[in-house]
Amino acid sequence: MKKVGIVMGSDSDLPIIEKATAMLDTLEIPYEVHVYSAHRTPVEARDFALSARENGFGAIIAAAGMAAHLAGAIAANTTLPVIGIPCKSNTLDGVDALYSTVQMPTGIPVATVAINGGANAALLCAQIIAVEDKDLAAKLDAKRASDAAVVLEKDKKISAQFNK
Ligand code: RP5
Repeated sequence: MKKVGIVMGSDSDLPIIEKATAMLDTLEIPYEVHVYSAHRTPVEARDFALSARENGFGAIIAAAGMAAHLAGAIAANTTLPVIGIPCKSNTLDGVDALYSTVQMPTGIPVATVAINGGANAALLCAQIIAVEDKDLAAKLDAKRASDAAVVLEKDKKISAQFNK
């Protein structure tokens, strides 16, 4: 199975990345995690992206906060799908990173998930890899079904409380 590459701009982004790794663990998808910054270690970030396809990755998650150009910088150096996670920082509630990540100019796309959306970033990578992997697609179907069952159980409780 193809691996997911996970890059964060700083180890201060780790709590958001851990939501992604937890989801990938659940789905038994292999991954590699790195701290590479688009501005502090631009050479390492570029080299990771340039070699990602030959190193067996199928999709890349890039998480960064503030003027978050990491996902775009990674995407500039690979044609693998890049999922950007805008990370919330102390000042602008993550809207700075959201705009920086989502507003990619034409030609270099970054699929951007919600602010701090680590779990959805992992799920989107899983769905990309599952295009060519029937077993993984079945796991994703099973997860959707079990998530739906949880909601319907909650509906049962709320209905019993209010709908008499
Ligand atoms: C970004 O700046 C990082 O992705 C992080 O979200 C933010 C702050 O980084 P640190 O100052 O905590 O290293 O590059």
